[in-house]
Amino acid sequence: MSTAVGAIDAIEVVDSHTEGEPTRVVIAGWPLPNGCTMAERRESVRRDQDRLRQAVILEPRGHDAVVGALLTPAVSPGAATGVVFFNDVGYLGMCGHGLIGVVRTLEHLGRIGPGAVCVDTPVGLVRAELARDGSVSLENVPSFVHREEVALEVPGVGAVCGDVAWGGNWFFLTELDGAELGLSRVRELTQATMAIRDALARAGVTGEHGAPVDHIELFGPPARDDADSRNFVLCPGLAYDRSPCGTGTSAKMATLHARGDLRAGERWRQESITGSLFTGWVEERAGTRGVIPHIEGRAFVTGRATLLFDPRDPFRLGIAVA
Ligand code: PYC
Repeated sequence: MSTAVGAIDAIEVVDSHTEGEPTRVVIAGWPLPNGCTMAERRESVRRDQDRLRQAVILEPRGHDAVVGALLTPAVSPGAATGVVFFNDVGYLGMCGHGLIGVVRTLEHLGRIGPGAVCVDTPVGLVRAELARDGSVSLENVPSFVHREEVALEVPGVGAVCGDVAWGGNWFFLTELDGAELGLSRVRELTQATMAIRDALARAGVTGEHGAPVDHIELFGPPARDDADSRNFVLCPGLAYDRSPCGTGTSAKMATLHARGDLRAGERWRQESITGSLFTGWVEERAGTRGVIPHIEGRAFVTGRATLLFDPRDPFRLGIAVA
């Protein structure tokens, strides 16, 4: 543990949820990580401040579904803030629900009002628009299909076929015959998607440059009349996304567009396993690999807190797996 991390006694956070999925935005008390780019800052946090990630996200202060968002000064001209996203097991490139939570948090803090806002992330500059009704739409990073129709034999699940796509994180997208995508089935869905993730790793199926495919996304028919599809998304640890997953919806729309099943501008309404909804659409842009996805959803601020780090507390930096 670095001295800076050990010396922390308080961190200020704003909590929100985006369509059910929690985000904890760190607004003060966390020492500025090194680096001139957000990717460098993420590496600096990973290398020197990982215990702070654990302290903010893990029990007893947090739980495995919380996504953290560390605000830093912006690196691009005109951007409102920089952000490093993290979760219970590590770091995210982009996070759609988290970005929507960050925008609503900036509004809550009086740092922005309705209109356009740009945010620096480790995978690029993301543009968002805060509407007067509080909904947020974001323009995600270019999203594309990396591998189509990857066939796998998955222990306990059987034959599975799906696509590997990028939506700001790496996803394997598939359907499982007869799987009911309902909250009462979370345990089985988690086991099945973990088995798929393990099988992908064993088979050497990765994203570009050997990046692990750490998000697994199942699709099925929607329960809502106003949705096109329902999903279940396993995040990099054991938690599932309570929202329809912004980067996962981006990856899904990239695969639909690549197959000719989604035209530019056409709406795609993605329902989550909790019944919440993101509306998405894609843009074709010359010189861009794949498509530019847009995602719209709502976030609500649920709390504002000062996390305290009592030096006598054996779990002040979280209950971590050794
Ligand atoms: O909304 O992109 C997202 C996301 C990724 C992991 C959890 N949520």
